[in-house]
Amino acid sequence: MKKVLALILSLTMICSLTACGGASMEGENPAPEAETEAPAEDTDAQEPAEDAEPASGDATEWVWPSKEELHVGYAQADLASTWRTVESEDMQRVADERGYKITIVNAEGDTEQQISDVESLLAQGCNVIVITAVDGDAIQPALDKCKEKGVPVIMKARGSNGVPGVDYVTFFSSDFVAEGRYAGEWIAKACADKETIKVAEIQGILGGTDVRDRSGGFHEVADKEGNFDFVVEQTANFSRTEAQEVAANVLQSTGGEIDAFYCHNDEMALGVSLACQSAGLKVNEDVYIVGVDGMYETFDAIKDGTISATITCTPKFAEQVFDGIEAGMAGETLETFYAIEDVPVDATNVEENYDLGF
Ligand code: GYE
Repeated sequence: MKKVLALILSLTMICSLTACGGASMEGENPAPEAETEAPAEDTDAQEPAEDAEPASGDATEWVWPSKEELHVGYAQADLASTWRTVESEDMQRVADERGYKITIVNAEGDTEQQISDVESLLAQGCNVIVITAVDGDAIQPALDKCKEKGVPVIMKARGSNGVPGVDYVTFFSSDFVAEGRYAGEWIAKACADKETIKVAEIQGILGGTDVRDRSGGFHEVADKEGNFDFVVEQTANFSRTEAQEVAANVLQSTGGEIDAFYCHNDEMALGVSLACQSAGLKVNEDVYIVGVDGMYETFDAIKDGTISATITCTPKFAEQVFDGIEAGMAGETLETFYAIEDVPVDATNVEENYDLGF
């Protein structure tokens, strides 16, 4: 059922974008058919993570530039991880390949900086703004500035808590709620013989819709299962070293009595793995570690048995974003959310999915 829904959604996305701009959603499309067995049957993996209400009567009249005039301003949240660096490089590459002008700025994780970044992009004449928001609420003044001018805003990878169609045009992203569900279901299945599952949730940079929804999806499963005992829910800011420290403390304070670590990204899962190994725990025997992202390094760790599982979340979907921009310029009405498909990966399917890595 889930696969059918996912397929329908992918097809809708492909049709709505190709019908107008002539842009292809194929080729570099990182959305493969999920070949893995879905962890549960009743999840709608591609359900929009955002509150994707159709635009109301207040819908903003976006002023799209012509292809010749297009100057994309990309407000990146930070460049603190491989994920973000690859994401920015991908945006630059696709802009170059398609012959569009792009200016990329980096807020270094500072939401005030990001607001002034957007203002400066507008001042430089950018006529389509793409934003990976440091904070889904605090970005609103920047969205208002764009709205005043009718400059179309596309949210990418970390969304806005505003209203699609009003505060921004659309959101391109993995479905973070689904990622959280996958993680929860993987852990529930792996620990099926346990009465209580002692879980440590290591969260990413707070304020982002990725963190909110990865947590939300996971807790949805935890509530349904009823036997998840959250020993800790703490941020390690998507950082490997911070996660290693947090995990070392948790292992010390609990005497190693943790069944599973759910980490909001692979960097942190890799740090947690080091902490577990130093504490003498064997991954997949004493403790399970699940991440999100699908880095090559994680795939290698899955093969070595030092990480249990991950859910892919590719940073490479600039092709789709530019397809969306081209569709907008061609006068199409965009959907409010485009989901990039993810695949849960563990030792059973790591080889066949290895190429999805980054
Ligand atoms: O998973 C993480 C990165 O927003 C989806 O941010 C992105 C997340 C990604 O730093 O590794």
